[in-house]
Amino acid sequence: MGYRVVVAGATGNVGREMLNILAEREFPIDELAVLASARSQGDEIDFGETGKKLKVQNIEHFDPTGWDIALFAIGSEGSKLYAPKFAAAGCTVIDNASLYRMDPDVPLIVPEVNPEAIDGYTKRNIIANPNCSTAQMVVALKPLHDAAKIKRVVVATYQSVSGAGKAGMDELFEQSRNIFVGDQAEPKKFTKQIAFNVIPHIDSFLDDGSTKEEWKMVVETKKILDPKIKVTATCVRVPVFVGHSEAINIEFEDEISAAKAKSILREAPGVMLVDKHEDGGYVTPIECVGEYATYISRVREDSTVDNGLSLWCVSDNLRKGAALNAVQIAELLGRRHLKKAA
Ligand code: 11C
Repeated sequence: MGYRVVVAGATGNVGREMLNILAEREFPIDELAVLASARSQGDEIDFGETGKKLKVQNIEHFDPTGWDIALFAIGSEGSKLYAPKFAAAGCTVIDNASLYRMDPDVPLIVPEVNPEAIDGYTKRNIIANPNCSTAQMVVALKPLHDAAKIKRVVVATYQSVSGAGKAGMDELFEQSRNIFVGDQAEPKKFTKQIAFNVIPHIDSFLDDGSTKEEWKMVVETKKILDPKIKVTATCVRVPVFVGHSEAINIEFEDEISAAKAKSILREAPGVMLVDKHEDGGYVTPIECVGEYATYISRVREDSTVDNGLSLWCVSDNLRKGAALNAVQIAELLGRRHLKKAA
């Protein structure tokens, strides 16, 4: 016996990946409903590579009563409208938006890092999925924190345009093409030209001069991993379609060598260590597309501080950063609480 599962926002970048991953991982499903706005009602979408077609239903008219799990990828405004309704009807919402992440009654979960925190989901019947740049970072940090206690993290991100949705991907494609043929490359979604450029600005500015994306990395890391860890982030958009990269500098309380860190990372759940000191002996975003792992390369000691390490971290932002993590949360929920599937 399986679950009655809903994917809301099924026509977007993340919703489509949710369907791919549910199919790939053979999530136990008895019935699957795909929802979107009225605009997409009646459209047919693929259930991964199963060959099955699913008809999109209008979320406004969907009755969640009797459904077990809803994976939401409809943004904060959509979640605000629909998550409480689904949760109250008994359908557990796993929400990819930022809206509920810092709500003390909503667990914020990365299954490799804080699976036990899911037990608090009953308060609101909502579980939050973290921001993509946080998810991959905490997967890398967790095993190192367990070994030598992290005090401070300095991270610079190199985030792909798919983090800004399909419009971001279209803009990179169109601008690149326009530049080649000598046309204008006017910014629309982004604040400046993204093709052949980098932009040190993701999400809105806050009063202290940081951005909301940077703030998310700070507060989400504290909630998921350890409130004592200090984080400072600089988040940058780069002309890459899929795959976020991060240069992470870590200061530990206890001594930890690069060799020890590598031996820990080699065994860590969700991590793939690719770290050869030779040309190409590291992972770049193109190589992580479609993969589940968080890839770590360039692990080295930082002699400018006591107990410092630097490393490079790459992951598919639509997968571990969003859809995969959401499906892993659903699997965890099934194992720990719903226990319906055989
Ligand atoms: C980006 N990280 O790359 C963002 C996308 O809070 O879920 C995801 C935003 C979020 O633009």
